[in-house]
Amino acid sequence: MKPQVLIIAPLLPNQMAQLEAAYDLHRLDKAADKAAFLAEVGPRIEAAVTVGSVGFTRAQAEALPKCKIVSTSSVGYDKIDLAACAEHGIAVTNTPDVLTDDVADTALMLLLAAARQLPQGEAHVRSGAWAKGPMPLTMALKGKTLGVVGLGRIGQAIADRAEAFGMTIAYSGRSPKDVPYAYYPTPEALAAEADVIVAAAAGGPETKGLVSRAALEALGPKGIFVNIARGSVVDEAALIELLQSGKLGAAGLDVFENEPTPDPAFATLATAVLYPHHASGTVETREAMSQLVVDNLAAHFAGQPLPTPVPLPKAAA
Ligand code: 8YV
Repeated sequence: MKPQVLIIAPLLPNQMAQLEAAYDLHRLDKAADKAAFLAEVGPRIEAAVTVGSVGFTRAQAEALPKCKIVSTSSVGYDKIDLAACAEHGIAVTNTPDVLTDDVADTALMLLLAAARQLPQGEAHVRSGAWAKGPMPLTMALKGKTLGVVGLGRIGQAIADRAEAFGMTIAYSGRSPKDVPYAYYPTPEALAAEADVIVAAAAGGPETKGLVSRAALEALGPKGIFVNIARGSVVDEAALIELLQSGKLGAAGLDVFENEPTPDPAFATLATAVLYPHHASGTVETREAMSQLVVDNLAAHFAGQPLPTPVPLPKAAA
């Protein structure tokens, strides 16, 4: 009998075909009554597949007594209940590194679009307003300071790109790193010295509201905020208010609270460049993420070391 695998959220077709060949799949994602479906198949499930926007809950861990691994097609695992996984002996894997470049590219895309006012420029051409004169001058990146909130793999890739645009790099985080950039202990202190800050920290309870109203105010009316992390990382109400009042210059946002129906105020903000949580959304990268999920499951069932395990908290005694 093939291993029994629960699909909480699907992978790309190529990888789903690999899973169908190797395992008996149970499609929770397609079940009309998910609770009834879990009650029926849950006792025999040995592994689960999900994505970052869906995650894995404590209730699911409790409904899958034989499950030993959850593999997510995402680098972020803020919607996976790691404590529940630790308590139930469930390993967790994610998909780091394969998406770093696309996410960093997206941060620079959003920064350039916000600084050079790409949406406004496109409207200037499409509307015919150009015939009446040029659009307003915009902001150059060269010579400006980019503050990275969370200098992890993605944050470092963003810094590398920004340096190529002639920007000076600074950063904030839990502790200083061995890097040639100025360190600030808080986003507020960083924002006071930066022209742009990019949120690149992991999502989750410990970074909720990390980029505060004070940090956004410190950026100021010419400052730009870019977020490719999670909507939870920034005080979103403050972000909207400061953009509306002009006390923050502009924003480039890939992530929001309440995805996929973010606060409708964002649609009214001419100084916000908006992207639908699509920083890793290329064929190449999503294929690589999906394949890493397949590879993690294959390693698990072969009794081999997991390629990309997520560190779990110590299970409560
Ligand atoms: C995922 C992401 O595509 O990797 C992450 O953490 O946010 C994206 O790359 C998204 O989470 C899928 O739901």
